[in-house]
Amino acid sequence: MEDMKRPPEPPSPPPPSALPSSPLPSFSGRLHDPRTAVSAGRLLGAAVGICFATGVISHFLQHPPGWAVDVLPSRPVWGYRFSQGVHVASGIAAIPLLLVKLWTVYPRLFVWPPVRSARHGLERLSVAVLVGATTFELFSGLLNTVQWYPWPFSFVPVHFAVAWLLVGALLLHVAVKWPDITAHWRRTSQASAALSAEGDGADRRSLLLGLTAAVGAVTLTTVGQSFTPLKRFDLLAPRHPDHGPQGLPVNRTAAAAGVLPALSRVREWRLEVTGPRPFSLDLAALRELEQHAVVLPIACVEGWSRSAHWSGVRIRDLRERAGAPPGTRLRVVSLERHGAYRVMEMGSDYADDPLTLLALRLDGQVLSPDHGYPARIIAPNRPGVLQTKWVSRLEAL
Ligand SMILES: Nc1nc2c(c(=O)[nH]1)N[C@H]1C(S)=C(S)[C@@H](COP(=O)(O)O)O[C@H]1N2
Ligand SMILES: [Mo]
Repeated sequence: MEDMKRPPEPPSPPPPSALPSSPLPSFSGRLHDPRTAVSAGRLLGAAVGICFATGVISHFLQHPPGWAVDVLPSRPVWGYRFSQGVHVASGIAAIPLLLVKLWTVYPRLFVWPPVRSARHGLERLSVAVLVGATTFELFSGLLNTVQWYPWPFSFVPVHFAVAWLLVGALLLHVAVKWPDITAHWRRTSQASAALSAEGDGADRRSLLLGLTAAVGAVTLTTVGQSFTPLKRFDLLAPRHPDHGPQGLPVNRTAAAAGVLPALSRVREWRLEVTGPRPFSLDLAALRELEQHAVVLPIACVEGWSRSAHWSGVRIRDLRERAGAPPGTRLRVVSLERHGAYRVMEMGSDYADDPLTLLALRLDGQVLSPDHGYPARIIAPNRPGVLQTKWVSRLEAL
């Protein structure tokens, strides 16, 4: 009887000399185990993998290597809208996944001794690269969606380069952790059943349920910026597909691009087209040419997109009038004096596509200054940054 009231004796600690004494804290939380790390890690891995693949597509369409310029397809019309919507959504979803994954494994920061062998040291280094690169990619991407650049480098090349670093470190990590991954992939595996027998199965389910809810919440409140059927739930995305002049968002206004002085002299504006038979046309003459109507989206790399009705002159009609044959590449120059998107090149697949217009009207109205008045490019399956506004010259190359 006496025995039952007494708290159980703690197991006697090993003699101090048997263990290297750690000056660091120890952890007793139950969900810092490999089963939880694998559960969170595979979701994070899936999100990061999708984000990487769609990011490579985006980079390729935006900065095609020379050989690819004329083979880039202008179809499907919604291709870039879809892939970039998925890129931004998977990146946002990966943020809560990363936080939970880091939480499950952070006690490992305090293992003692910190480096057991050269191999262990290298493994820890690769994890440091993985954590650093993933954190950098997700947060730099998030800040890019709000166009906030609190760093001295330019976003696109660094975000692209670090993505490869991330993928390399991720593949290495998966290879090193393969035994843990296979042991804990299934809930019914021996190793995982043993962990659940400790009674933390319910805790793990709660954690994963909370994680799913967090991913669902950040997705639902942002994905409407590109997936317009859900636009009324778009509470957190920086752009709302309905907000902007003529009901279409604007990334860079005419004032920000410094084109207002030029637009105030629009009577002097001429579209110049160079080629074997160069010509120039004023706005009235452009309106006299055969007009075509298309329904095409603007899909901004920052994540918002929206479809609209555009009308204007086919680019291929202008190219033909300048005496350049089908299969010609075009360079498009804007009125804008400075700015990364002042000059744009268009492969022949885009230039020959009957849907590619020098648009003069948006949803039946003359383009507003912010949407590129007097004339702008609209082409299918193309990143928003290449839908050049305030066009002043087309050069057949
Ligand atoms: N000349 C010029 N064209 C430009 C830009 C620019 O800064 N300068 N921004 C581009 C970007 S990033 C996008 S997403 C689209 C947006 O078009 P909108 O403002 O008409 O919606 O225009 C593109 N065309
Ligand atoms: Mo954009």
